[in-house]
Amino acid sequence: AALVSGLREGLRKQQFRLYYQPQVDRDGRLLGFEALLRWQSPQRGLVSPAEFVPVAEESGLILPLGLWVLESACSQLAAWARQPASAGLSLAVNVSASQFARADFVEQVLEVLARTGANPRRLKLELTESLLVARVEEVIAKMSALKARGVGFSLDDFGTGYSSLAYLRRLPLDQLKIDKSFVRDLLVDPNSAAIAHTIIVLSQTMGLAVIAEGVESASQRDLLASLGCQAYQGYLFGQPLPLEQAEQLLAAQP
Ligand code: G
Ligand code: G
Ligand code: NA
Ligand code: MN
Repeated sequence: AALVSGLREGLRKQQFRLYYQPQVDRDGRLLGFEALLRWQSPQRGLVSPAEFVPVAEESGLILPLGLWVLESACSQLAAWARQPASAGLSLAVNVSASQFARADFVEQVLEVLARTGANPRRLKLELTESLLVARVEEVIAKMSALKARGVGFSLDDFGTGYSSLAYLRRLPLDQLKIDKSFVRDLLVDPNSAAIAHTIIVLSQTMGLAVIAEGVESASQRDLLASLGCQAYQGYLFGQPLPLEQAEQLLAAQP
């Protein structure tokens, strides 16, 4: 309960921040960022969403919080679009299952895009498999409506949930995101390497892009590259960074 009132106050007092983690291509060139939420609490310090997103979900606070994330991310996209060095960047935004489940989710996203002036083609919404247990027709309808406007979809933590391949086939996705648990064990566990390989082949067969997350070493990156992976995210390329540092990284691009 203390956490819930803290979160509510945090929203009111603008204590939430977006951090930006780089996503790069095979040559290490910056493709864009994933926006990761942080709570700068005066009492608790910098709090990870792993700690407060579940509480925000239960209390319904995830809705105003999710809207804040979307608005902040789209405002940033619009600002980047005005500068040549950053105009082509994409920004991935995590969407929680209950946020997506709202009847007005599509309208909400379109309204934020219109209000901020962000290019929908630069916005990538990250969904998790947990969301797919909902009525699949409804999920497809929402995704299709946003996709028609140019918004992209990435399936986060792929391989850890319980989505069936039959579902997957029907969803208008753009990208699969190899979960970091497989990447972590890639070099020591043949099964993890086999799963990563399978996800890469699956994405190619289905005409989807693929990105590996949690890449921490060059040997992980090299193995993933040899399996055909095209995009990477992880500490090897950069931690989630505050805006100023993300923009410094941007300025240092060749
Ligand atoms: O940023 P970190 O690596 O600590 O993230 C922990 C978890 O919180 C991850 O599962 C991540 O997907 C989730 N997360 C980060 N930012 C957001 C956000 O803006 N909204 C939602 N719903 N989840 C987020
Ligand atoms: O669930 P999701 O994939 O959205 O969450 C991303 C989470 O992974 C965040 O908590 C982020 O801080 C974390 N993360 C990002 N890069 C790495 C990495 O290279 N190694 C590990 N262990 N975690 C990472
Ligand atoms: Na994510
Ligand atoms: Mn993930």
